[in-house]
Amino acid sequence: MKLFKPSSLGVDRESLAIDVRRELDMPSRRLFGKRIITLGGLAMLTGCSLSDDKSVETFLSRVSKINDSVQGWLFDPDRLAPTYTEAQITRPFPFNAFYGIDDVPHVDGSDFRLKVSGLVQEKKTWTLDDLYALPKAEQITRHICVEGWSAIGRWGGTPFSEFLKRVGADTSAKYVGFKCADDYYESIDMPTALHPQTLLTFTYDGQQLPAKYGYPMKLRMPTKLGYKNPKHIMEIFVTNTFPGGYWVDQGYNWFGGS
Ligand SMILES: Nc1nc2c(c(=O)[nH]1)N[C@H]1C(S)=C(S)[C@@H](COP(=O)(O)O)O[C@H]1N2
Ligand SMILES: [Mo]
Repeated sequence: MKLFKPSSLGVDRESLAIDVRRELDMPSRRLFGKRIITLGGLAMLTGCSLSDDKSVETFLSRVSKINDSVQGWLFDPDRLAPTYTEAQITRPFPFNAFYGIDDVPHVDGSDFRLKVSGLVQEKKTWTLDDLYALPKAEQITRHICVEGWSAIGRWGGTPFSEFLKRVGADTSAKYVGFKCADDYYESIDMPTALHPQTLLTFTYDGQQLPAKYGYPMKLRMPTKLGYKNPKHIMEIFVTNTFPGGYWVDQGYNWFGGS
């Protein structure tokens, strides 16, 4: 994998462009192999604002090869993803998972307990009512899936940084990992976990998060691609050992910025 020096990125950006759509339309290549995707902090390099459907299409069509260390350099923890108005919400919002909608897990909220483990001071479990009592935040943002679609939705919950503070997370640790009710698992870097737009969400469009969108909770990160946003979270852990993720372990890029 060639590593592009930051100074050469601007110069090379046109020559780096490939047609991600064509790639994605080929089932055998849906997982990108070892290809590295550069959606995201790279919006600026592709000249796409991600402000409307057309610019996202253009953006999705301009993918270049770059490695995690350069993406890390490009990711600015203070950069905010665009937000949208209620009128711009995509209705109906799409469902996606590694299985069909009939196989969505139905978690029983009444005896649900969120487990918190690893490098945290408070290893207690959380009921949904404990979680619902946390400070509230909402966002209308765009979810971008590498399968070639994007949609604007409205999620409500609590800033994840607030949750990490309450559990006494070691925020100098490298990763936060997630275990889900459906065998999915994911992990993110600590700067993204602390990003102001990273929310632990319990509602979709003002209603309790439906099963298909990840009841009882979904981590919503508008700065990351769809697959980085775990639904049906059962356990959260803080660690310095790379936990991987359902798709990254099959060849997707771990950073998954958008
Ligand atoms: N637990 C779990 N989370 C998941 C997935 C999954 O299969 N299981 N799929 C991911 C992918 S690829 C996408 S695009 C989004 C879809 O979320 P949505 O159903 O709310 O649109 O969930 C992400 N989080
Ligand atoms: Mo996705």
